[in-house]
Amino acid sequence: MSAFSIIVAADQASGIGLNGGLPWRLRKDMAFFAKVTSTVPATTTTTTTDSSSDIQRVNACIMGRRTWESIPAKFRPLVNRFNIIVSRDPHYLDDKPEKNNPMVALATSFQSALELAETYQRPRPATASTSPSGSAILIERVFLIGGGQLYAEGVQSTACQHIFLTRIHTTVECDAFFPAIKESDYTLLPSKDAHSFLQNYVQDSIEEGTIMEGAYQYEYTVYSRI
Ligand code: FOL
Repeated sequence: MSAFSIIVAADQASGIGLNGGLPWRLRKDMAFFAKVTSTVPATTTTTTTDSSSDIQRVNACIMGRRTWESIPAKFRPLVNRFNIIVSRDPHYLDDKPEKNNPMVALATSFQSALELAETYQRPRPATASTSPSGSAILIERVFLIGGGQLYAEGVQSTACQHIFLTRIHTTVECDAFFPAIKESDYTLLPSKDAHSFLQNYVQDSIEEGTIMEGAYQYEYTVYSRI
């Protein structure tokens, strides 16, 4: 099963959604989301199986069906990312325009979404490979991007390495929530460590400290599995 990280924006009461969408519109946080989920790690070594320019290295975003439907049609599928939609309905995509999009896939459970992602990852040494050998896509990092139901499952998984939580310093009306983060499972990085970690992770500068946007104040935090 693939290691993965969670990315989420939540208010002080762990609220994440309202009426099938985000309760806020935070332009800079959305740019942060796109940066974190799109950035693929720099290539360090060259191999005969992935050096060629016909293989696209991308990250995967796993999301629940409701989260998929919440993304504005013009931003869907998330560009330059492999989109895995989780729905118990195996025919969910049958009548959708994304049905034959090579960057979109359906999984009927979170576990099978992780397994699907793994089949597109670089084969690990001494591991039997079931990768589609002819695939033009190589998945690097795997993100769980929501929503509440899948986050509840994801935080419990020992395969969850990091939680990138944009903490919004207010409480607004919400009907979807992020689960409690157990202190016995994750450690909240001190703010300076979180900032360094994020800049290294995306190989770019990230705004530090409290960000103000309209009526909102928020900060980028990082939890790391113990
Ligand atoms: N994590 C964080 N930090 N903030 C979020 O708003 C967030 N949202 C989701 C998951 N994790 C998050 C789920 N909801 C788009 C819309 C909703 C959404 C996730 C992504 C979306 O349209 N993304 C575009 C950017 C569009 C823009 O630039 O305005 C993308 O390309 O990522």
